[in-house]
Amino acid sequence: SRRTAVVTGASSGIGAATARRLAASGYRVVLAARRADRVEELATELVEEGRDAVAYALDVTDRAAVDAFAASLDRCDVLVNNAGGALGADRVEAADPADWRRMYEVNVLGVLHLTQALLPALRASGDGTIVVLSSTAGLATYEGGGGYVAAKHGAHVIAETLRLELCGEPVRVIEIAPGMVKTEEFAKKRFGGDEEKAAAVYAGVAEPLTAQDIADTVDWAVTRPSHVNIDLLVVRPRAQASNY
Ligand code: NJP
Repeated sequence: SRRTAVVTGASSGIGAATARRLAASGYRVVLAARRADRVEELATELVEEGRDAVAYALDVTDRAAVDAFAASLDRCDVLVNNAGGALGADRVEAADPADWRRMYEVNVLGVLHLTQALLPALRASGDGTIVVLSSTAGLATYEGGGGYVAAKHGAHVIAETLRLELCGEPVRVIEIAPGMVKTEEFAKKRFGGDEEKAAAVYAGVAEPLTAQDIADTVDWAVTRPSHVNIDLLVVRPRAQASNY
């Protein structure tokens, strides 16, 4: 069967663009996200374009659901841990612990669940790749970044640790850390629907990245020859300061 790439959070933004890009590169893509209608629509569209794609309704924070998902696959060569996001942009003293918990669950435990469930298949591939979509927020910090920064630092550390632990095995680990990406939903969720606040933050960067920019980066990194490990790529808009 064809080399298979699982993309979590494939219902919008970077995940959807990455699934589309990997499908164009010849992978069978498995699109996983909670919004079943969205992933089904995209999978259907890809199949109509002659690609190989299937959709799966999945909440990455639900361990039992992730195990059932893994059991449903007949192979997995690439796992793109993209599901994630930010909730709230308050200073630490004002932050809502419930938001922090949810960010930790999706950005950190989500990666852990998928990685543990799919490692046997990635090993069996003989040439497996795990991608972790972290963030520039996972490498430094900024005021108001709080819980998102903490969670993405967690994702960054998982990638670094896994790379050490899997060294010598046929599974490589690639971290992609984007700066500001203009996706339809990320900023809305982050600022609780307050579009004015979101616009004010985004106004600081003249031309943010597009989801396509990151999809192309993921595709390039996973299609390097199998003896090459791209450890970490930081991709930011030219107009975004490089100190975070
Ligand atoms: O955001 P958005 P992006 N289980 O909101 C899914 C990181 N990043 O594409 O479940 C399964 O369009 C959700 O699907 P659904 C960011 O942290 C972004 O910009 O149907 N899936 C949706 O498809 C994230 O890790 C920027 O609601 C779950 C997807 O996640 C990744 O890039 C900058 C889920 C989120 O798509 C994609 O973000 C940066 C769950 N429990 C890093 N919860 C940026 N945009 O500026 C959510 O440095 N999803």
